Amino acid sequence: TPAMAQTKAHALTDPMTPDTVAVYDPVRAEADYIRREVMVPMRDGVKLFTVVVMRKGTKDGPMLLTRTPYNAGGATTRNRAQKIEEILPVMDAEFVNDGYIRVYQDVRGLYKSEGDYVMNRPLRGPINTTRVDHATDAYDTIDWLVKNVPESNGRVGITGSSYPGFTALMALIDPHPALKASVPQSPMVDGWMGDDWFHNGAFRTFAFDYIVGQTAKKGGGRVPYSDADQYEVFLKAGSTGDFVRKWGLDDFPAVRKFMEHPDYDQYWQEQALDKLLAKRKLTVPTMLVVGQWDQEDSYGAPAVYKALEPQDVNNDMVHLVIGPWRHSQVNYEAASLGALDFEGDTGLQFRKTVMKPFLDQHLKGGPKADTPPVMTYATGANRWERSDRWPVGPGKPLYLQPGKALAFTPAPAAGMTSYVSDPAAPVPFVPPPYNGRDRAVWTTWLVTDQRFVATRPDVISYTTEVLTQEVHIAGQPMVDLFAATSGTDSDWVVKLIDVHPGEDSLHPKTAGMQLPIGIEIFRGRYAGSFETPAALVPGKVTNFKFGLPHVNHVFKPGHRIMVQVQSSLFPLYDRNPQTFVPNIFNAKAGDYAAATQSVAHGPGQASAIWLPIVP
Ligand code: PG9
Repeated sequence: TPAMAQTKAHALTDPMTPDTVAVYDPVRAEADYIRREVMVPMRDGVKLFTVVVMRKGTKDGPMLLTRTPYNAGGATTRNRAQKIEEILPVMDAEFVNDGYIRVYQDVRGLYKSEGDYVMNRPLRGPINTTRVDHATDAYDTIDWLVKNVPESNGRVGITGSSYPGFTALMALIDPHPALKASVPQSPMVDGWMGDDWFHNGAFRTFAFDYIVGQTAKKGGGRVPYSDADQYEVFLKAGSTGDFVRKWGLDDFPAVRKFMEHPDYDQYWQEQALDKLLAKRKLTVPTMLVVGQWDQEDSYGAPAVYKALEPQDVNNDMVHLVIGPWRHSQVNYEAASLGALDFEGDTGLQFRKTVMKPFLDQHLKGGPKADTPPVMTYATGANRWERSDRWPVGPGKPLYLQPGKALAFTPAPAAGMTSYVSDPAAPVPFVPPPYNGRDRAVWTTWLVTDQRFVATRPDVISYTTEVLTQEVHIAGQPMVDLFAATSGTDSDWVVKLIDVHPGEDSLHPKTAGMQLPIGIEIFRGRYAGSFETPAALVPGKVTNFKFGLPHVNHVFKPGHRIMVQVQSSLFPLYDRNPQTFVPNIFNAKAGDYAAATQSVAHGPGQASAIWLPIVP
């Protein structure tokens, strides 16, 4: 019988034979791929776990490398399957089906790699006196790959999003000659200015779950408070330092480093990759990618583009792509985000028609790709646009006016609009109850309808008349706020919003919506210096200048533009006590005080938001 035939090669199995087997290889003979696990030696002797994957029969294949803290083994066994597109992340299909060799590596100290993990590992220099960093690890890895992967053509590209975007940028510092192209996506570039950890000095509390999940060798996962409502959890805890001590998070060096460096000191400056790269000559063609609604790393990609562009004399070495995406959505299905629908899968469109031809040119010696210097998705109008520069539009001020009006003409007379900001009741950043561990909430808060706060007394909603012509912006809207507080420290949160018409039966999901186009925070104590904070003088009008995320957006006729101003965005950002203290992490209960906030308008103190209007 067939059953007997199957066991023919084996002797009869004794009922007491132990049932465990040493190894079962899930890659069967029929698999259409080769998957090789190797330990790649670095210059200090540490070996890094690396997985090399390719279709069977691959010859002269370019190698596409990703250096990750998120488990190289897991990334290359997405499904236990016999098809290469099934085992690799979705974004890899177009590449491996066209002769690419995909390489994933665990960064040092995580998963199966040897060595120590340092979450924000600085470059060799004043604060890293070892022989190694992510730049040398990338170099040594590439050197090994070109000598030890016989199926390759000796050319390497590097890509990845977020942390792997950061390591893709690091490979550009003293790059290996075989590195021919880099595509850093949402790279973390400056963890204090505007990427993961702080924005203009305001601390982002989501760091704690990330650190516990990533750096606890045992007992890792989430901080063990309940999911019920993190607004309440953080509010009840007191200061962020109180929260840290309550949950034993001061045992984590990564947490202590944040608490010891609340200001933009040498620790942060020595890691600001845009500034470090600007001091070097870029020799590797690079395509920087970011999402317009990137909730984690909106700062890095445009900052590196801006820093490197002056040396790109032929406008063909450094490219910028901004898609209508949440963080890392470029690598997933991207036909929609929250209530917004786009024209087709914009992630796939980008990977197929822009990223792959760019890499083919540099890694396969393919034809010169038609790669635009800048490609951005015009949200609101739902179309890709190419341009030879960024920003496209020069700035034009849209003035905050008395009576909560907003107009391209300045207010005729000086005046103030005031509200009371109370740290005991901070403005929520999403409708409570807030559970940031719910992916659907965390990935879409930047496109959350703002009507839930628009009428709070501590939120001023400045609004234009209904637009009769479209307003198209492409670049970075800049906040130019003149404001005073009755306290001695203060946060300023500014949102640029597209108010959709209430009656829109063709688009019921967005009818009446207050869609944020950009949201940003500025910690007032840094108005004079990021390095040395100073108390604000109660009642004195100060000019606060900061950028919103880079966008390409069309405000359509029939819509209105809104600017909301408020003084907290909680618990995304820790609370400012509104009393100046040396280190906000360690504020005491008595430091938290309500303050009257006043936004100025009119001559000499014309609060405005400068919009990069496309001519
Ligand atoms: N935003 C995440 C991160 C980047 C860099 C450092 C730490 C965290 C990420 O998604 O990888």
